[in-house]
Amino acid sequence: MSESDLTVRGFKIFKEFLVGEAQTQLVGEVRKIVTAAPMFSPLTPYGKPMSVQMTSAGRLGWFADRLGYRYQATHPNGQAWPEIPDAVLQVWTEVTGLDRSPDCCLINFYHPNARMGLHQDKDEVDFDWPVVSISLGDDGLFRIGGTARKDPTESIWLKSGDVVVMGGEARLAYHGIDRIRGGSSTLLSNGGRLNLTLRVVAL
Ligand code: MD6
Ligand code: FE
Repeated sequence: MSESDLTVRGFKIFKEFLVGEAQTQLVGEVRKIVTAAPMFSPLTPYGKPMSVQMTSAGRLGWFADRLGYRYQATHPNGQAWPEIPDAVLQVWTEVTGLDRSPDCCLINFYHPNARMGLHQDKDEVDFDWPVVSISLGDDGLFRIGGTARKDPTESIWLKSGDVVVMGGEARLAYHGIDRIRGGSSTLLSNGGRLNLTLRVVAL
């Protein structure tokens, strides 16, 4: 980790892990994924569309509807998800040092008025594996709490190129995105924020 990196409640935050051309390259990879597997707005179990649009790459992708949250092997259009790009796998390997590759790269897109409520990532089988997140585009205000919903929280701005590792004691911590600072980055031509989360889903 470099001098500007920090750990907040067990979340390891690598500030500007990706800079310049590396960010542009990842955006290009995301565009290819979205062309093959278009973004959609999953439904919450209450039947309301989430404000964040999503798609996935990898063996398994994340999906939600009235039946609940789960991973599935196909996009809602019935096709297999695209492969996780090598440049994305490389980030996983560099920050985790693990031999095992992730099964899923969940891609979230936030319009400037989208948000993600406080949640735990617990749809995976084994919580010993970390979750890695990569932020691209506009700044997002990331709220970090503890393993109980009522635990106190603190917030930090995630900027384009920042990488977060949620592992160990933090793996089941509540977290969410309270707001996006629209227009804070010129990386995405139409603005907004992309977040890629890499997960080992199954054994
Ligand atoms: C986001 N991130 O940054 C939402 N989950 O848009 C997450 O929900 C997340 O950043 C697990 C691990 C790291 C994360
Ligand atoms: Fe999450």
